[in-house]
Amino acid sequence: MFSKILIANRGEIALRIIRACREMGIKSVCVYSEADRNGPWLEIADEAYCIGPAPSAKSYLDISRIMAAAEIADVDAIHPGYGFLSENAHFAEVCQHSGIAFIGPNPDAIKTLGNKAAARAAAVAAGVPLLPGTKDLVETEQEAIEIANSIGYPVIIKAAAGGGGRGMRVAHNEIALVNGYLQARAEAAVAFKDDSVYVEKYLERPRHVEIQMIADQHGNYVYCGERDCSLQRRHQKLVEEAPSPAISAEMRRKMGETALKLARSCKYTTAGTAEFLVDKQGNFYFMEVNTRIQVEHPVSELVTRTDLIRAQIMAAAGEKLPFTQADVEVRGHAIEVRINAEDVDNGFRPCPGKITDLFVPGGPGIRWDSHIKAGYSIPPNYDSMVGKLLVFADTREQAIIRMRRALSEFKIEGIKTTIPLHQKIMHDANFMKGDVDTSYIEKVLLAKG
Ligand code: MV4
Repeated sequence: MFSKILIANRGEIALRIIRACREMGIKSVCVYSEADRNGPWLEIADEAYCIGPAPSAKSYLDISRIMAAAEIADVDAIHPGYGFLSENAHFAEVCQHSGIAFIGPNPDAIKTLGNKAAARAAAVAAGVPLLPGTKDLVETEQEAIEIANSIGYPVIIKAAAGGGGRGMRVAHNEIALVNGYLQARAEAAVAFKDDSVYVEKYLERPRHVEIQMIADQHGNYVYCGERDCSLQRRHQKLVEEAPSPAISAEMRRKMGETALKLARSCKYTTAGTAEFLVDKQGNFYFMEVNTRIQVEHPVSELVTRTDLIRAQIMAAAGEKLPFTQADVEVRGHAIEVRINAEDVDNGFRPCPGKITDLFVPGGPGIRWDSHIKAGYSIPPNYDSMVGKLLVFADTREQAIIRMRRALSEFKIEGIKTTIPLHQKIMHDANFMKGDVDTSYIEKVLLAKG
């Protein structure tokens, strides 16, 4: 097992990894930017090194600065968390060449699954269900038109290098298709320096359901149920839950086995997530694989009673997974709400600043994954998420009641947060019925006022 891990991240996920390390008897080393010098997680880590100024490009994204700290601290492994360098194949390669384990999949799996067109091809080869669409990249407007005519409108044009909803255009007719095709290519060229795109049938008002996967280097592959992340705004998830109100035990098994089929075909190891869209009839279609631990992993931990960060570290160290598929049973219901320092009434504008007072809910079935404390100033340079509030109960109904209770106890003074919106969601009749899709927040909940 590793004796020391460097955490190439900040905030709540850095703290989550520190906690796993401590329970495993592994020393934790944080790297931080000048903007984070007062980060409360740094006091809990065993060591901390400042690696540069506030902008991520000169600190959390600067591979040479991180590797210098890794050398000085003499670590065995690097955990990238989520965001930043977590899905950067080059970084994984640099770690490999430096003799430091990258706590994530091998660089080739990151490369294949990180390119949406390549991931689509891998899914086709593995026999994973997809929406009708192109086998290869679409090189001309004429080709796009021919494909759209053969699969029927509406269609979606997606950047191969995109992901998380960037570089996409929906088209309901030929004129929109040609415009969308050119726009998607131009946007992708700027955003990703790669203008390749592909075309797929567009599924309207889908649910977003993702399968948590974990694999070791001994050929053990396990899925830890699904998460429903349909409540999003502009591709930013707000609420996640497990199990999905739309998924039966039979469908869970089918989706889980499908996800693992793809993972096996890529020789995938450590933690990963296969994203699917689910239609009203209960058909599921593969979208993409996230080759990192995700923000919402704790909802899966709660319903499967696993420690995914621990399992991820064990897998990266070459150990066997601490559980098998037979051990993983989905029980109870978990909900997570993301508490962001944002002004919901003003377009979710980030509201960094000083937390003047803080009272955190507790009691039965509550988990609070956060790095904040009273007196802490949230720097303006990074993500606005200040913590994740999770509840766990026997049923979905009880979990919603528990979340309302927990939110009512919460006191975060000095900044605006998404707590009032979450209270609204927890009292929403459609959410209570489990009847929401990926357009619900924008089209219904925010519009209703
Ligand atoms: C789609 C789609 C409908 N049809 N693909 C957005 C993020 C990326 N993971 C895939 N995305 C979508 N792809 C087809 N063929 C709708 C979306 C989508 C979406 C997906 C999940 C969660 C929220 C979303 C919001 C808008 C669009």
